[in-house]
Amino acid sequence: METKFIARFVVKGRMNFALLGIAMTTITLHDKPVQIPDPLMRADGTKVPSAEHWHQEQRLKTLEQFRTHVYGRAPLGKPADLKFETQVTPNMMEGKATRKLVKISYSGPGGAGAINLILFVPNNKKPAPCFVLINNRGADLIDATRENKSPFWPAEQMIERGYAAAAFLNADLDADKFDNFRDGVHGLFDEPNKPRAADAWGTIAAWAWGASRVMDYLETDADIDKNRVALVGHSRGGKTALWAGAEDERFALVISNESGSTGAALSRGKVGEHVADINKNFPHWFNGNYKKYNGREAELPVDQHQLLALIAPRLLYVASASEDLWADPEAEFKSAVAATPVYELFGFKGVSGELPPIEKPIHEGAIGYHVRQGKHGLNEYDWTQFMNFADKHWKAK
Ligand code: GTR
Repeated sequence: METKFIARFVVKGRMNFALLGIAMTTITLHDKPVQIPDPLMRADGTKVPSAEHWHQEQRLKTLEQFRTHVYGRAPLGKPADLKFETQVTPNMMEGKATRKLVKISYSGPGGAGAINLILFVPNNKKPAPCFVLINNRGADLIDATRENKSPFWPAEQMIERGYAAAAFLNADLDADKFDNFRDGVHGLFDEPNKPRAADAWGTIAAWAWGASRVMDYLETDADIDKNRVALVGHSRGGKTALWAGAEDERFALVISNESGSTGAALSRGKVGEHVADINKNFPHWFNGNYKKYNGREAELPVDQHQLLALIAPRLLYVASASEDLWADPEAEFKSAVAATPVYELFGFKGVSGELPPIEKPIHEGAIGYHVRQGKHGLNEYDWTQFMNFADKHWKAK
């Protein structure tokens, strides 16, 4: 990869000043050269000198750029009155698991809210590493009674393999619809009657905030290995998992399944869904500033490989599906390749080269990747790979 430090002049449209301070690197995507920001180049044109420097400076600057231009800024972290109420059922899944139904509640100036966490813990392994799913589909996919078993959340298989299985509904935090940010946690915590800031949190950031509140609970549960908590999301849930993992370093493994646009996939050079599509169809997902980049991906101060790099040096997994061209598997994989120099700075292996063959997972380094045969979805093949990757990196130690 070749790195150039350039000053870009945007003469048409919105800006007519030199946009200084973005050093670009050239990659190949869909057989074309594409320029993307070099994650390791600083605004003064010098390279990040060390892993420590990345972690203490460049990472925070990059995170700020994503808050400002893409996902928005959550107005609070852990609420002062955060409360957990747990109902325990010891013998579920033929006696192999204990079920905990945890009501995670909080309040703000706009009222009270709660996340209803469903958690199964293996009875033969405590504390257990844990997979937390952000469920952006129906509640029946995470059935707490286990009468309905879905490949979207194969909780029995996680228990068999010695993992705790946790899941929550994104709608507990905020409904997936544009309502001018009145309902959900926006309505609870945003200052009423104040004009909405262009960098205020969108719905993806609200769901990600919820994942951190789940982590607040898991940290208190002695049955959970809090240093081995994986956050998993599919599609819009995958975008959420990545943003939560970027904001909250307590997640030791972050898994994006087919998160596509404004998730794992690079925005520049991408096919399928573009920034203008996602902003038009889902105006509530991202912040006000992100709308400026409709049809103007080249002007984005960041690209999505830098979001992946914010997970470093923690474990990261990016998964694609061969027929999911809207998400763009190659743009997802090349994004992981472009995040790799940051992992290498920490002495870890990432991924390199071209899109691997279908169902030939890459699990050796700190970044895992696979492209599954078939359409957009989350199924047992994907989960098996996530658990194989976690086994490899967690159980060996
Ligand atoms: C699509 C959207 C994608 C993805 C997907 C999903 O309609 O364009 O970005 O998030 O929904 O969540 O399944």
